[in-house]
Amino acid sequence: MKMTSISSRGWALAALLWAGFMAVQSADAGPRVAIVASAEVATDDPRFTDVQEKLASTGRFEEVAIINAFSYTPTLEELEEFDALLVWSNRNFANATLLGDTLALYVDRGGGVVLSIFANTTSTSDRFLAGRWLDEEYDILPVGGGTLSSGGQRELGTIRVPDHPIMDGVHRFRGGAASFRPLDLGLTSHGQIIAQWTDESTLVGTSSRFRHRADLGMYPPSNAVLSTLWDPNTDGARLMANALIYTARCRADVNHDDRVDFFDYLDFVSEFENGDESADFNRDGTVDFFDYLDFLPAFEEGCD
Ligand SMILES: [Ca+2]
Ligand SMILES: [Ca+2]
Repeated sequence: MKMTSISSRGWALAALLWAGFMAVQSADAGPRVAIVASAEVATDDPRFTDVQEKLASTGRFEEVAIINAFSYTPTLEELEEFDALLVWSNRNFANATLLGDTLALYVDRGGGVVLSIFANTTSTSDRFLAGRWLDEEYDILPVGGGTLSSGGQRELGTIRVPDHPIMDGVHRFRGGAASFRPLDLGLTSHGQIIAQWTDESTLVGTSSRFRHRADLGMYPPSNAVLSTLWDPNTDGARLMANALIYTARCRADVNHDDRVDFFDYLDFVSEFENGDESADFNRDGTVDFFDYLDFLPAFEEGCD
């Protein structure tokens, strides 16, 4: 029998290549995000797929999924596959109360939610989030404040917090002839204005209470869907992607207290030893040593 032998140098080289491959894999893997919208009846409608394509084209996400909240209300377990969600409505949600309850829990557990028009401006019940979301004021724009679309095109106006990560690389935004934007200039008690439209409507808001929340005062589909919508030659895709990345789950914050410290390490090791699904850090369906290897650099890097 002929034995195949590999020299020790060969093994060393293989190990080096493997380490390099894993490093590249980790570096390339951005957050996993999902559109959770009642955008239209059919999931392949351009009101869903245009936004999916725009987000994917930024190259900053490992995955951009579509969950059709017109026909279906996802469970917390399903949502926890993702680090951040872009939520909006153009039709009724299948169950605005159940979705509001679930999204509040998702935020409590460190997941990011970016809420966008019309879900954050409409006064039509079943098109804004109800349940715990409404009762415990997870909103940034005031509920039912109304939507403005008159007066012709509006653009990105004053950036009130210029160094905010959501505004990174966002220099131009043109809303198209409709320029859907919030009518009410106010925010909820914990809302913070980051950027405005030229007429001072809120374009971007964050929260002093919820680290993993942001609101966009824009309607996500672009003029590839309808000529009166936002102009994709401007930075709308970048703006939506930045908001998702800003709110996204910090995966090394295992105990969801918005800090990365030794307690997270202890929790991870405990989950790892128990073989818990939550210790599947590289999300390949099994808990093994590669999860530990991926957790370590994320833990060392920490979170903002
Ligand atoms: Ca923590
Ligand atoms: Ca794994």
